[in-house]
Amino acid sequence: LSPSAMQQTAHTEDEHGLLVDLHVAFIQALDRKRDSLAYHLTTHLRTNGVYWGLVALEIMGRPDALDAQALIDYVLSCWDQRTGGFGSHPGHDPHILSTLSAIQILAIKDALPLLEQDGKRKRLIQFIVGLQLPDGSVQGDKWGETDTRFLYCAVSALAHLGALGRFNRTAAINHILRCHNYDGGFGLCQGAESHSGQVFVCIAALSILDALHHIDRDKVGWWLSERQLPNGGLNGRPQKLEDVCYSWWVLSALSMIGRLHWIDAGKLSRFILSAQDPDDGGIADRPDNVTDVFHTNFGVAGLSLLGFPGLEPVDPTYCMPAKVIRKLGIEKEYQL
Ligand code: GRG
Ligand code: ZN
Repeated sequence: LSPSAMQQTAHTEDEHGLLVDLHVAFIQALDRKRDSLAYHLTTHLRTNGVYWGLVALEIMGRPDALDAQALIDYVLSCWDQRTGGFGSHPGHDPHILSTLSAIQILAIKDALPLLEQDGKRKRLIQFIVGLQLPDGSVQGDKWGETDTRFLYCAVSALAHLGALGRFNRTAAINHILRCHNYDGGFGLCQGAESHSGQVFVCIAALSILDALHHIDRDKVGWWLSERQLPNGGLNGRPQKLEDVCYSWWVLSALSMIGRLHWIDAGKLSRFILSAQDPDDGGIADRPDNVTDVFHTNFGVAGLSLLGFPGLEPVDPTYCMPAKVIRKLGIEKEYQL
C-alpha cells in the first residue's frame, strides 16, 4: 500500500472522532479570559499562543473563528520600535520566538504588506540577520543564548519575508551539521543530546536552506521512528514518556525526509484523539491531563500530516497552512 492508502485505511474508524466544534470553542474562550491570572502569567508566550491557536483553527477549516483585524492590530502593537523585532506582548523585549510567530500570524491573515509601512520590514530583517553569530548559530535575543531553535526561527522568518539572501547560509548549514549526533538525531548545540524538537528545527532549517542532501535520511528516519511507543504515542527521546506534541516534531521531520510511513499512523491518530477533552475541548499532552493551546495545535497539525479526513493540509517545514506557504511561493519539494 502507498503511504496515503495506508493512512486512509488507518483512519476509517476514527472518522468522527475529532471534536472540532469543541476545540474551536476552547481556542475562542482563551481570548476571552483576559481577567484571569493565567492570562497575565502567560504574556511572555502570547504571540506564540495566538499563532498556535490560529494555525489549529486554519487546519480545522475555521479560519474566521477569531477576529482577523483584532489579531493584526495586536501583532503590530507588539512591534518594538527600538530594535525592529517583535515582543510577545506590547512593551515586551523582542525575541526571535515571538518575531517568527508575529510574522506567521500576519502571513496567515495576508497582512505581510503592512510591514512596508514606516520601514518596519527593513528594520525587522536587520533585527533577524543581526542575531546570527560568525559561527553560523543564532541568538534568541541580544542577551546571547543560542539554540538550533533560534536558527530555525530566523531562517523561517526570513523565508516568509523573502529575505534569506541577507543570511550567512553556509555558516548556518555548517553549524547545524555540527549539532548532528552519531545516533541520527540533533541537539540544541554541538554535543547536546538528541531530542525530537531539535530534530524538527534542524531538518526544517536544512530543508529551507536546500541542504537536506547532507544527511543520511535512513539514519535520521530510524531515530525518529524509534520514538513510537506501544500505546501509539511518540516520545521526544529514548526512555521518555509519550506526548501529543511530538506528533508534530517527529512526524513533520519524517515527512520532510520522505519517511512518514515509518510509523503506525492508525495507532498514533488514536493516541492523539484519546488526549482530547470531551467536555471542554482542547487536547492535552496525554490522556486525562489538562489541555492547552500548544498541544491542541500540534495534535491537530499531526493529524493533518497523517491525512486525517476533513482537515486542511499543513506544511511540514513551516507548520503553517499549506495554502499560505504556496501563496508565498516558499514551499519545498521533498525527494522520497
Ligand atoms: C514554528 C512550529 C514552530 C516552531 C518554532 C520553538 C520552536 C521553533 C521549536 C521548538 C522545538 C522543541 C525543542 C520542541 C520540544 C518542546 C518540548 C516538548 C520540550 C520538552 O522537553 P522535556 O525535557 O520533555 O521537558 P521530554 O519529553 O524530553 O521529557
Ligand atoms: Zn508536549
